[in-house]
Amino acid sequence: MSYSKKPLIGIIMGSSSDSKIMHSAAEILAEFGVKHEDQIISAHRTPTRLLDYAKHAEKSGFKVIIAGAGGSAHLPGMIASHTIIPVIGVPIMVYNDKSGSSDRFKFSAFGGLDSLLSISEMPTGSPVVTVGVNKAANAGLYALKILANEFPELQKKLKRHKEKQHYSVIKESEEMRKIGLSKFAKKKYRM
Ligand code: RP5
Repeated sequence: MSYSKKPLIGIIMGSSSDSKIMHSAAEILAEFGVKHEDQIISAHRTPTRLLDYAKHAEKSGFKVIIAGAGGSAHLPGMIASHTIIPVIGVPIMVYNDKSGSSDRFKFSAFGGLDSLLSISEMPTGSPVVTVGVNKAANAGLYALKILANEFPELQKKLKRHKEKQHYSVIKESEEMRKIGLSKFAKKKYRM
C-alpha cells in the first residue's frame, strides 16, 4: 500500500471559518506527499453527518483523523466516540466573521482555552490526542509520525525534516553571532 495514492488521513473541521487555521495541516501533509480528504462536519449543525463521517472514515481506511473545532469544540471527541481510528484534535481560537464590524465579539471569550479543554479533557474511554491552540501543523506532523510506523519512507522523510530544523537554527545562530543581536533582530523583524 502507498501513502500517496489514496487518502489515509481525514481532515475535518466544524466550520468553513476553521479552514483559516486547518490549512496548515494540509500543507505539511502535502510537503510529505501524503494524501488526505478534507471535509466540514459540524457536530451541532450536522449531527447525523458526524456519525456518517465516522463510518465513511473507517470504510475509506483512514489511519488518522485530524479534527479541528472552536468554542465548545465537541467535534473531535464525538468523532472519537464513534470510531477506533486515532483522532488528533486541534483547538481553534474562534474568529467569527459573522459578528459584524466590532472586534469585541470576533474572538471566543476564552481565547481558545475553551476548545483546548473541551478536546483534551475527554472522559476516560474516548481519548483525543490534542495539540496546542491553532497548532494545525503539529497535528499534521503527529499524523505523519503515526503513519511512519507503517511506511519506512515516511520515517526517512521525517528524519530529514528534523535535520533541516536543526540546520536552520544553526544557520540563524551563526548569522546572529556574526552581525550581533541588535542588527539580527532589526534585519529579521524589520524593527
Ligand atoms: C465551532 O464553532 C466551529 O468549529 C468554529 O470554530 C466555531 C464557529 O463556527 P461558525 O460560527 O463559523 O459556524 O463549531
